[in-house]
Amino acid sequence: DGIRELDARVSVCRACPRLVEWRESVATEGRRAAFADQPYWGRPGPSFGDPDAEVLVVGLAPAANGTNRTGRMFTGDRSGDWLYAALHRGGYASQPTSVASGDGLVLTGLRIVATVRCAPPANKPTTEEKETCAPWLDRDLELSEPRLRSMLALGSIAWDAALGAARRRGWLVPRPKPRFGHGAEVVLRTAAGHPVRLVGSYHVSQQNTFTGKLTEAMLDEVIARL
Ligand code: DU
Ligand code: SF4
Repeated sequence: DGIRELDARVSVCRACPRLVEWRESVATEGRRAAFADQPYWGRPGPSFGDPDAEVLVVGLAPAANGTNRTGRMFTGDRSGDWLYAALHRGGYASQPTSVASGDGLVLTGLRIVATVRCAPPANKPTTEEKETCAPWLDRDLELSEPRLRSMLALGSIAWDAALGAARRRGWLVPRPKPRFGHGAEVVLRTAAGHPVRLVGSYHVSQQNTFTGKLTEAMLDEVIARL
């Protein structure tokens, strides 16, 4: 099917020289000591979850020792610990943890995609890298669109990426551009005329969860709106 083909194609993308170099160097000589005995994925992270999802979660980019190691979105890092625990509480994930592919985790009704699919240095993709990766997001949106009800953008970069992809798909997006914030919400309309709710959340990164900027209650509240 379309999503399977998309995931296979994105997995071998080499369009961004800086990110190809980074993802592969982390996966070889740059492995974290705790994982030094493991093979790293070292490639783009394909989307993960239910192919018939009505809800999309849009993240920023793979973590160098998370998705770039395990090959699965938000899998094997602290951001994922937060996200999957919340998705489990919300009824979307079959288990609260996401350790590695093959751990039995199944998502129902929800799919996770990233704005940029390769791990960037310092978790910061360049503008050019975001633009280069955008067609992969566009295709994920295209495949989900007939069933799509809502999207959760984790952070302002994902919020902007979701709005950009929606515009390129010909959706009705309010002007001026809706502003990101935790709990921000806007209803977009697809070209076919059906409404898609976009909800903003602070990203589940450690700098937000360790500091209390994003609490479990705040995350549960935005997930409940999807
Ligand atoms: O081979 P497959 O059943 O299409 O599953 C591929 C991949 O996606 C697997 O790791 C589970 C996950 N997945 C999911 O999370 N939720 C679904 O409804 C179907 C598949
Ligand atoms: Fe390809 Fe996206 Fe990775 Fe760039 S970030 S190499 S466009 S998958």
